[in-house]
Amino acid sequence: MDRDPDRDRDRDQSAAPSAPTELTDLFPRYWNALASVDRSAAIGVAFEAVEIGHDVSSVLTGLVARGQIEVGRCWAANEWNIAQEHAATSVSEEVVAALGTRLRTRPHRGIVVVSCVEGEWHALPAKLLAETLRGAGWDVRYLGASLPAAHLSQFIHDVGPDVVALSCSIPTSLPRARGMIEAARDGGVPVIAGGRGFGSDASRAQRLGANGWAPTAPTAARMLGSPDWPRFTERAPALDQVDDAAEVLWAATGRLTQLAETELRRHFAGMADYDEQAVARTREDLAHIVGFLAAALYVDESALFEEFVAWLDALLVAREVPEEAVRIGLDALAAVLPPLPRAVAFLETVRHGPWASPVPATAG
Ligand code: B12
Repeated sequence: MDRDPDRDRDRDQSAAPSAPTELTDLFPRYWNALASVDRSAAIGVAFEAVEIGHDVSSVLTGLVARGQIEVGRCWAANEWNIAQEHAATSVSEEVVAALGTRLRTRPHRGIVVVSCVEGEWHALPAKLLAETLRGAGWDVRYLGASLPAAHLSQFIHDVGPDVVALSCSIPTSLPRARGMIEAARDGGVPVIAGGRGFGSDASRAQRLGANGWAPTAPTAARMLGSPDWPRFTERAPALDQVDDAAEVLWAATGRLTQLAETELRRHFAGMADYDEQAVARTREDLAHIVGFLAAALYVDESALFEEFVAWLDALLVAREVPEEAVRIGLDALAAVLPPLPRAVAFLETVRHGPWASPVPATAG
């Protein structure tokens, strides 16, 4: 079997030739360290994995990324509060940085700029990608969270990269992803897109004009190393927008949220007992509903909105918010939504969709 020189270089110099313990076997110990916010123990398990022969890229995926997905599950299920999530995430960030010091690969492939799209604060997925690409021989310029498109243009002009890798975790940032794709391609630089916000296949990234999409960091490394990956690109093709519904909703998010809140108060008696914090969270949820509806319209994918509503419903149920809350929230939005046919159609599909909490029986 052929040896992969990058993979060999990734290994710690003292690495054993084979990997007797699978990462899945090490994961429970890694998870305990993460959950108890034990930074040294977490780094210790990650280094142990490298020492027994796992390459850094596999450890980033098999321990760190897997751990973060579990962190997200704990938060969504209301098993952990936000502070516990933040604490565990900060340990993951330190593990990634520590693993970066174990990379032995010299850059030999070219320059890749790794950045989150504007409005995107999930920097860790981008950092995982950055270290994986570094391990694959790229000279990585990691720009972290939320970067405005104009600054990406300037950076591209100053640095002259071969690739721009854009990470987007929250679909509400997709329109700004388009601005960044345009910025990179205007400079002739091909774009690879990824992260949960781009969905589970290449279609969203393609629609927004990216040259490629990958589901995971190791796949991205393989794609960028392939002879098929373009070295230069034309400007992004024009975006095929059905109508301006997304723009209209974005511009009106604040006002629509306010109107929907007033409507919600009229129909949801329970809100009268909400304290200030609960009111603020409800307002945030309403703004999110508008934002995700706009994002779904932007990429013309009703399923994006449906998935979001199912996710929100599960999240609220885990927090013991009355079961009918999301349905009433959607009704409130429907009552104040401007007459935009596609927006109305997306909302109606979801309001009557299978996720919906059962309508409470009313007397008489
Ligand atoms: C940590 C975290 C945060 C931290 C981020 C800190 C940091 N330094 O990154 C903070 C606190 C900032 C945060 C904020 C929010 N978060 Co958050 N967060 C997470 C969490 C728990 C982990 C993220 C992570 O590191 N994932 C691990 C990586 C490995 O997974 P990944 O994203 O899929 O990335 C892999 C691939 O997609 C790919 N990839 C990623 N980027 C790229 C780029 C390219 C080019 C390529 C090719 C590949 C690629 O490679 C990665 C490695 O294989 C996730 C849960 C989860 N399941 O991910 C929630 C999650 C993403 N957050 C969520 C939410 C809702 C939010 C907030 C809206 C919460 C709020 N009410 O404020 C805000 C939004 C902030 C914003 N506008 O960006 C939801 C999103 C749900 C949805 N419907 O979209 C999630 C899924 C939580 C959940 N289980 O519900 N969050």
